[in-house]
Formats: sequence, C-alpha cells, structure tokens
Amino acid sequence: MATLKIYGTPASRTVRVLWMAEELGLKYENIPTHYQEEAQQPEFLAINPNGRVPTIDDDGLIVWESMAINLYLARKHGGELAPRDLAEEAGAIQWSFWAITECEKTLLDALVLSLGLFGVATNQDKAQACVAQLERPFGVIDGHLARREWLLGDRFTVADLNVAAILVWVRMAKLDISAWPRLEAWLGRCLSRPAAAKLFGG
Ligand SMILES: N[C@@H](CCC(=O)N[C@@H](CS)C(=O)NCC(=O)O)C(=O)O
Repeated sequence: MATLKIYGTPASRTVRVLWMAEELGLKYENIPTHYQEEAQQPEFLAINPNGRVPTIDDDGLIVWESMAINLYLARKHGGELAPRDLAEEAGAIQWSFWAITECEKTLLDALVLSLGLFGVATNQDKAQACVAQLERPFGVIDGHLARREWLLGDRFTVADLNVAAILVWVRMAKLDISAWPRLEAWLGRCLSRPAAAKLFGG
C-alpha cells in the first residue's frame, strides 16, 4: 500500500501535486476528496482544518498548501526537479510565492469567467480583460525567460512545475498571452511534458 496519500479530486488544485508525484515517479494513493463536500466534513477537517485540498498524508506527516507540498516532495525525493543548492532553493520558493500571490487570484477570476464556473455567466471578453491586470507579473517572467530556458536555468525543476501548474489556467481559460512570447513558449514546454499532458489532457 502506498504510504503517500494525496487528498483532493484531480479537478482541483490537487492536480498540481499529482503532477509532481507523477514527475517524481512516486507510488501514491489519490483520495478524490471533493472540496465543497467531503473536505468540509469532520473527518477531513481533522486532517486539514482549512477544509481545502490538496492535502497530503506522507506516512503520518500532514502537509497542506499546494506549493508547500510540492517543495517538500522535491526536497524529500531529490533528483533533477529538486533545488541543487541554497540559491536554487531560494529561487524555487521565490517563484512559487510569486505565482500564488501575483498571478493566481486574477487567473482564477479569468477561469471562472471563461468556463462559467460556480454559477457565473460565461464571458470570454471579461476573461481576456483579466490579462491586463497581469501585465506586470507576465512581463517579469517573460523578461526572466529571455535569458534562460527554465526558471532556474537549464533544466525543468519544481519552480517551473509550481508556476506552470498555476499558469495552466491561461490555457484552460483560453487567454491570449501572445504579447509575452517567451512566457507562452515556456508554458508550452512545461505542459508538453508527459506527466502534464496526461493530467491536463495534452
Ligand atoms: N492556497 C491553497 C488553496 C487550496 C484551495 O482553495 N483549494 C480549493 C479547491 S481547488 C478548496 O479546497 N476549496 C474549498 C473551500 O473553498 O472551502 C493551495 O494552493 O493549496
């Protein structure tokens, strides 16, 4: 039996952790906890009192917050995805915090508008308009990628995975980001990895 349990339906932010587990070739069990249903029940709240997914139970160690889980798994299992030194670790943490604080909320707004989620009327023009609020962070990452292929340099790491696992909402919301060609190309590189293609449908 797998000692790593990943709680959360794949149709949620849990897909970020599933992507990491697949990249690392881990044996795991995915418990498809639904965020509006099972995640609000006492049994799940005893594991994560926030009532949110993803959450992992790694042989008794509970960790929640998608970015933190992935940084932990990379650190634990090592390999090419993990930071090689303190400078790379700082970079991985920096880009993960950056994605979740500078991009995630606006991208979620765009996703909700594009797909008409949670009872919101579908409006692709309003979804695309969200991109104007992302000009600053998108300019930052596009400029960064002018000098390197991946966020930490010459290989795909947890930094790329964590950021791309949030920016995949650009694709899902069908947003035009052609004004940032290096960002667009990098996102394509990340999402064409076999593990990502399998989870996000190519
Ligand atoms: N910052 C958290 C956000 C987790 C989160 O909000 N997950 C949603 C599902 S995608 C959830 O569990 N929502 C339950 C709720 O809003 O009560 C992370 O990145 O893990």
